[in-house]
Amino acid sequence: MTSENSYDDERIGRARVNDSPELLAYYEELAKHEAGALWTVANEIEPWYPQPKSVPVLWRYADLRPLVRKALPLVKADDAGRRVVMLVNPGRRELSAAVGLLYTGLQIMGPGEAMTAHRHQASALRFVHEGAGAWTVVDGQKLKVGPRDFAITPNNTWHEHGNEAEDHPVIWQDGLDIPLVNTLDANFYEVHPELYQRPGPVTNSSLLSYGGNLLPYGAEKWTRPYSPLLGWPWEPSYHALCQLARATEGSPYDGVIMEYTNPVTGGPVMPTMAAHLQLLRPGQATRAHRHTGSVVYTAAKGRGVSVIAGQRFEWQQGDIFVVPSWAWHEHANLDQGEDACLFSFNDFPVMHSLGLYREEPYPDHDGHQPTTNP
Ligand code: 1HN
Repeated sequence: MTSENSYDDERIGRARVNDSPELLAYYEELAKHEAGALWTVANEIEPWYPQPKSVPVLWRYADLRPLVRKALPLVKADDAGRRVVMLVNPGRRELSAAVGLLYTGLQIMGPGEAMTAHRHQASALRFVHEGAGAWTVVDGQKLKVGPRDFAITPNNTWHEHGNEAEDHPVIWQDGLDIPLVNTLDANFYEVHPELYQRPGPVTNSSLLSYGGNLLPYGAEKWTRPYSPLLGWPWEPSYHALCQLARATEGSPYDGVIMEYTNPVTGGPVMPTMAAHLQLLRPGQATRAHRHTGSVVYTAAKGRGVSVIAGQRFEWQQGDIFVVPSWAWHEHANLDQGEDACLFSFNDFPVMHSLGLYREEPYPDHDGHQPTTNP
């Protein structure tokens, strides 16, 4: 290995200036002019390799679910705007991020509830954890979503949502690039002038138009930077994964993995965030790799274990865990009879479009990391 294990700044070519009374006085003088000496921070701002503040974390759905349900009688959706329990990475609490510059949270909507419409520069996505009956209206299109369905609310689209079930709440997971957009100082937020949109006459129209493998004639005229298809129901998505599993071995690092795509471009669903669904065969254990870009995983089916930066995290359906940028990670299905599926979203489109994407396999001969916890 190269610089990885020798993070020493004593070597030639790295900053190694010792403080002296003259230098300290000089730094103070610079600070008075809103200036500073680069060599005092050079090693920190030019690390040998990514040094994320975010740490690997797993949130158990069994722990979060009662807490999310507790919020239902405690706050009115109207007062809260959105009734969400957000997941906060202990390594960087100030950003409201689950990992890197990605936000995630669990939103609960009571029977018959409807939230008001707004739009923002940040992009959002949803993965439904439980409860039939949720709907969302995105730029005037009503879309219905059920358990394990995936849906998007692209940047700057008007959106509102609710739960039309009469007797049970819906809990879905929101994923947003809020920390990224705020870090770039590029966020805008508007409340819909009429508070609620008037949905067009056809429910699920994006699914009816773009959800069938063939493109409507003239679809190439779609020039917005996000997918015109807004929803990916669980059944056909899982079916696609099972079909691919029949045709190929899959990736040594991810098992059988597919990306939810913009059907017009074949690219990611939104300009800043991509989403994937992957299948681990019964008993399968993948090899470790690492890449730039942060990932939020949600166990969509079955149970397994992921080793992230040497830490072992066991998961089952509904659990959420995160892999920080450049952290070694590998996954295994702990069941010998059933497949296991992971839904995930990430900021890879940002990494790719800025030329920052890098990936490498774990160098050890068997491809697995040593673990530090049982
Ligand atoms: C938002 O607009 C929603 O529309 C959910 O449901 C969570 C978190 C941060 C900023 C905006 C929603 C959000 C959010």
